[in-house]
Amino acid sequence: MRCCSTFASLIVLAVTVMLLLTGCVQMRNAVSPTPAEAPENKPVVIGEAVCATKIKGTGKQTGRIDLNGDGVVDTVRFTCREEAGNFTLYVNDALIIGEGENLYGYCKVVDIDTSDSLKEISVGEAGGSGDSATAFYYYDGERIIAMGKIQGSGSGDVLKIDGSGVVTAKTRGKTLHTWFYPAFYKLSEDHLLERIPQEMYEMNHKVRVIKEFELQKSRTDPETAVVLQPGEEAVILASDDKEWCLVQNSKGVRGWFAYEKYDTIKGTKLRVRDVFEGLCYAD
Ligand SMILES: [Ca+2]
Ligand SMILES: [Ca+2]
Repeated sequence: MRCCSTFASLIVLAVTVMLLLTGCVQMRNAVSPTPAEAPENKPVVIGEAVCATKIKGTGKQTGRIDLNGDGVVDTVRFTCREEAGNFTLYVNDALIIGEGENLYGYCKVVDIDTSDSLKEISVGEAGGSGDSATAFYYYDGERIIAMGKIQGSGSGDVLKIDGSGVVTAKTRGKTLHTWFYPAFYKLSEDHLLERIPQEMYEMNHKVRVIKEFELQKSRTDPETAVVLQPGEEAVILASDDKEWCLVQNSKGVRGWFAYEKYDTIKGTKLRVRDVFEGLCYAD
């Protein structure tokens, strides 16, 4: 008997968990009634300077703009709980919940591609240790759809949205040292953000050679291009952030070297920092 009742309890528990999960899933992409914390409806005029318009996360402002290009003005609202690291974005009767670390507390209407009829909403965060990020959303007339979160936030060279259809985001390199490069995103057929593959990433970092070091002619030609001499200035022009670096010496001669793991020069026990001085190691 005890066994049966334990079994029954387990079933009840399982069903409850399933219901809760279903509820959560629905909540994330549901068409909801007017949100409980009814706004005071202070309208934010979203005019021509679309990208400059912030909608604060107090829930008390309402942005009014046609997001999906159907000629009907849509109502945007945003509630942000910076400490809890979450927010809710409302468009008309739809809502979506998102998360972020050190959220800025507002969302913005942006226009990634001025040649299509959609406008997007961005939600930025400062991140944990300077790794800022921005999440993007669009409204399809019924639902709010998450387009992806990418590195970088703000404006200028950190996150450039100029209406061209390509978003440029300052992105952190994973190998060699602390460096950032511009990564590019375009809109996919489903209007999601899609990284444009790049063979090499721009670094342009000045270093000083501290150990004699040979560079090869190309990634496929191991012949010597130049031997760097101690004391010489050089520039690490680019890297694929994985295996190859392109370096230019003080006389403008270019050559390549391969590395593995984080920064071990391939085929040696040397690290890149044993050859070059002036690399950056920030948290
Ligand atoms: Ca509309
Ligand atoms: Ca557009």
